[in-house]
Amino acid sequence: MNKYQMLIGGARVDAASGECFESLNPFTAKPWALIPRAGAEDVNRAVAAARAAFQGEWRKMTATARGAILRRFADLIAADAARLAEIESTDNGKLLAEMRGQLNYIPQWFHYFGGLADKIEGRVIPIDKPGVFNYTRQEPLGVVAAITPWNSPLLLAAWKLAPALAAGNTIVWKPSEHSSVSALVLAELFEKAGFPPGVVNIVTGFGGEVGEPLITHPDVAMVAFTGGDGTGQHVYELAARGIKHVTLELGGKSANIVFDDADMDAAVNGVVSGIFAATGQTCIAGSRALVQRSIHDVFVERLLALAKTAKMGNPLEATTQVGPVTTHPQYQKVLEYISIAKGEGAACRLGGRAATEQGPWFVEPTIFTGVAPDMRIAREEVFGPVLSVIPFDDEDDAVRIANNSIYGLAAGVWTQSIQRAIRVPERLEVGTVWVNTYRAVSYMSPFGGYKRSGIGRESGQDAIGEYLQTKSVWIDVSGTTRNPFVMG
Ligand code: TXE
Repeated sequence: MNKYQMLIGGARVDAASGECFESLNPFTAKPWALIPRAGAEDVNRAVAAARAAFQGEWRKMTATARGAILRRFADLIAADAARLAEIESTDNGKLLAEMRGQLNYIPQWFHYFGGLADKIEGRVIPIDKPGVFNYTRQEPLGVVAAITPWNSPLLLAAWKLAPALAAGNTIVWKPSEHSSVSALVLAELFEKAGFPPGVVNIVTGFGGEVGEPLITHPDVAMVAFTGGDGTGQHVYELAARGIKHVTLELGGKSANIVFDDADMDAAVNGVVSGIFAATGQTCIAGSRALVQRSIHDVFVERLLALAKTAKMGNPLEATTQVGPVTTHPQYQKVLEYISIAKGEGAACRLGGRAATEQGPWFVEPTIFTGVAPDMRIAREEVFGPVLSVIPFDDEDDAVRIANNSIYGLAAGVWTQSIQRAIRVPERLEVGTVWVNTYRAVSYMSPFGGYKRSGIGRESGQDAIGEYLQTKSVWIDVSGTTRNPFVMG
C-alpha cells in the first residue's frame, strides 16, 4: 500500500500528528492507499504558506508569466493523463474510459484560464466630476480554500484551481477523504510547472478536522466548494461568519423532459446516459425523466430495453458500463432511497437491489415508474443509478413539474420543434439546459446552479470574476484645493 504525502509550502509532508487513514478501492472495498490525516495545525501551516506566496513572488509575477505556468501545467497533466486516470478510477470507481476522457480534457481548463490571465482588465470611467481621473483594477482575493468532492476529483478541482490561479490567488486545496490520491499525485506537477512554493497547497483529511478550520481561518478570503447541499449550507454559514467570498456547487434533481415530438432513439439514449453514466453519481444526473403521457408507455418500454443492457463490472475493464458506488455511506444511501421509493408506492420496473455478485458496493441500474412529483424519490438527490419516471400532460405541466424543486442545476429537453427548443429553456429555473443532448460541459461555458443548487459560476469567462474583486481608484488631476466640508 503506497503512503502519500501532502503539499505545503512546496514541501511534501506528513500530517503534523503523523496520523494516516486508508483510502478504499470501491471495486473491492479494500484499502489501497494511505493518506495523511491532517488537522488544524496543518491547515495553519498551509494557509501561512499560501499567504506568504500571495504576498511574495506570485503577486510580483506578470500576468503573462502566470498564464505561461498554467499552460505548462496543462501540458504536464496531458503527458501524465493515462497514469492519473488509472489512479482516479482505482480510487473512486468511475470507469477508466470516462476518467481517461476527463483527464485528456482537464488540461483545457488550464490552457483556457492561462490564456485569460493576462486579459483581466480594468476600465477607465468617464467620471461625472471635472478634474478627476477614475479607473478600476481587478485584483485577486488572496488565499482561496478549494474543497472538492469524490465523484470527479481532478475535474472539479480544475474548475476551481484554473480560474483562481489565473486571477492571481493562491490555493489551499482539500480533496475529499474518499478520493485524495490523485490530488497528492498531481502535487508533483505543480513544482515542475514552475508554480512558486506555497501557491498551491494540498491538505488531506476529514470535513470537520480540515475543512472547518480551513473555512474559518482568518487569512482565507474565499471558499470554493463542491459537495452535498447540507454540507454546502454549513460551509456557507461558516464562511458568512468571516464575510468570505464563496462559490457553492451543490448538486440537484435535474429533469430530463421528453416531449412527444422528440427523436425517440436520441431521447432514450439521453435519459439512460443522464442517469446511469458514472453510476448516477454526478451533480447533473438527470434523475427525473419527465415523459409526455401520450408516449409514456412506449418510451418506458424502450428505456427499459436499453437500460437492461448496461453491463456492470470492474471499472478498469473496457467493456464495463456501470461501476460500483464510490463510498460505503453512499451505497447505503442509494439502497435506502430505493426502499423509500418502494414504500411510497412507486413501481420498480428495473433493478432495485444490490448487485453483490458484482462486488461489495454495486447497485443495479434502477428505474421507477408511477412516481408522483411529491414523493421523496422525486424531490431528493439520490446520487446513484436510480431514475424516477414522471408523466406530464403538456408543456405547461412539464415546466411546472420540472421547476417544482428546491434545486436548479440542470435540465434536458427532447423535442424536434425549434419553437419549443427555445421556449422551454427560457422557462426552466436552472443554470444549464441541454436540448437534444445531455451531460455536456466545457471549459468555455459557465456552469452552476439556480436556487439550492448553488452560488456562482465555474468555467467560461464568468468564472474568473468569482476570484477577483474590483478596486476603484480616484486621482485628482485638477491641481486645485477643494472645500473640505463638502463631499467632492
Ligand atoms: O459530500 P460532502 P459526501 C451529494 C450527494 C451525496 C451527498 C453526500 O447527494 O450523497 O452529497 O456526499 C467536505 N466543513 N454530493 O458526504 O460531505 C468533504 O470532506 C468543510 C453532491 O461525500 O458534501 C469533501 O471534501 N468541509 C456533489 C467535501 O466537503 C466539509 C458531489 C464534499 O463532501 C465538511 C458529492 C465540513 N463540515 C456529493 N463536511 C456535487 N455537487 O456534485 C464535509 N466536507
